[in-house]
Amino acid sequence: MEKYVTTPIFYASGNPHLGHVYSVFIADALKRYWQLKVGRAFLITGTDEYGQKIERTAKDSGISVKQFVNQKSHCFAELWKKLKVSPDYFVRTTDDNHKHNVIDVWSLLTRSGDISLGDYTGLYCVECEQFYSEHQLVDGCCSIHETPVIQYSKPSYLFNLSKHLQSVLSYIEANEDFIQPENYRREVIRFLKESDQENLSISRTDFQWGISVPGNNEHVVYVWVDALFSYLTAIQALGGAKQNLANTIQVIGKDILLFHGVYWLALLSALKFPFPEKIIVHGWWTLRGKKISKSNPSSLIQPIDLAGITTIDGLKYSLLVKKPLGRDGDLTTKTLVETINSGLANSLGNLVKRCTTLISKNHQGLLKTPDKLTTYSEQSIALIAETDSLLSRLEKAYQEAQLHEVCFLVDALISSANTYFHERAPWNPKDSNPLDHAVETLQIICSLLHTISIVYSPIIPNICFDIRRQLGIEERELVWPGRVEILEFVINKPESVFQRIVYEGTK
Ligand code: ME8
Repeated sequence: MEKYVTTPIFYASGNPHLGHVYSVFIADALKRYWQLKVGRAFLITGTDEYGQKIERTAKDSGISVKQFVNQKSHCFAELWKKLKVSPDYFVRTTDDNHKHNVIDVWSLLTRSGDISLGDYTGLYCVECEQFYSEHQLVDGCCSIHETPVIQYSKPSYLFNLSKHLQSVLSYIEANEDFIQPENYRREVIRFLKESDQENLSISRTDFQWGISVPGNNEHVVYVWVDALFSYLTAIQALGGAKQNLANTIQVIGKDILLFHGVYWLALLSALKFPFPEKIIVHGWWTLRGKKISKSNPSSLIQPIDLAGITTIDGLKYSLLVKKPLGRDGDLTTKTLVETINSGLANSLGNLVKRCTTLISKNHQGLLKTPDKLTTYSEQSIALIAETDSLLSRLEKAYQEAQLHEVCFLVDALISSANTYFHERAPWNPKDSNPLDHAVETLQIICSLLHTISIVYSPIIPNICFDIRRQLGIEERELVWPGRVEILEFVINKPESVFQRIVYEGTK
């Protein structure tokens, strides 16, 4: 069955930054893994374009709101193109198909008796587009944006949240893998158990920039309700049905956990729609201890400038390997470059280069599996066994979205392969049958590199493509598992698949 992988849809109020890139890289890697695994996987991302914050920012910039969101949305789409990420669907909340979807959902919720018209009073953060209770504030400010909240009391449509919290709680308790990592699952459970929130305010009357509530033009749909249903808009635009939510993996940052782990699920429960397959929650990247965000300009490194130093695969690899999924991590270009040089240049790049150079020099660029070579040496058998056992551990890591674990596992195998290569010295065989010794060694290494070029392709697709090209392997649709027998490797011109990065900066 096909898989869908979603990122949050990002606010079209500012330019994309490294935090957004991180979410997209995770989702892209998961999509590519599922593509190998089941043959049909879709990556969904997009932009969240309504709401008071965007309306205000657009007014300040002196162009119409629609022009403003068009520009911002375009910046996101362009960045994904430049970073060689190809979303299968880019959802925009100002698109007509999305509007129709939200109107349909609203009508269903009205019919099921989950929406009523009332008043909503509370402390509201415009930046987050969210209400807070007194005890969630820090010195009267929202803890995420550190800006003062406003007292808000307005007529509003209310969603009967409390009616659905128990079924959400039971589901999350019964499904241990549903929200990962575990600490975020516990956070949602705690919230659900302690929540005394009756209703969720799901419409606004004090601005116009939103989808009008069906039958009442005074109200626009609360931007979060509108945004959450964009996932469904995208799945449907890809030809799927709402049932496909059940095979959808949702990647989100920890800042929007409650919207997904509580409100989204409660809305789905009210609609009797399936829940997503998994919610994968990641931590934040910080710069000098401050969360990278558009409201903190000093934290902004242009992703494309950074990729100019690190390469695209290098950036993806280093962001994924440097930080376990759920944790926060502080970022410096210097440590990213060191990680990349050690993992991709010294370890993987070096192995490819040494092996292909030797085949080119000593074997006329052609390495055939010899017919008579029926038994491998103990060293070779051990490396094959290590590769086989790695494959199942890798699958588990991919399926749990533990991408830093994926990188550690593959890097450990590359390191074993380098040791094997070094010890067997196929350029200088010592045993009585030097040609077999060299051929066996190179054959084992080429097969292993081929496997790596498949199982590592979700993380470093461009390098993996170059490895297969270097080994003369015809490009065809890749499938998991990677251990496929290739009968001959043809090396035309050994080239480096990854050059060491020279970075002179100190940060
Ligand atoms: O919240 N480190 O959009 P948004 C890691 N439109 N990830 C980060 C990050 C950081 N420093 N900063 C942001 C919204 N992110 C809503 C979402 S979904 C239906 C609506 C990532 O533009 C992370 O995934 O503020 C976070 O959840 C998301 O960007 C927030 O993006």
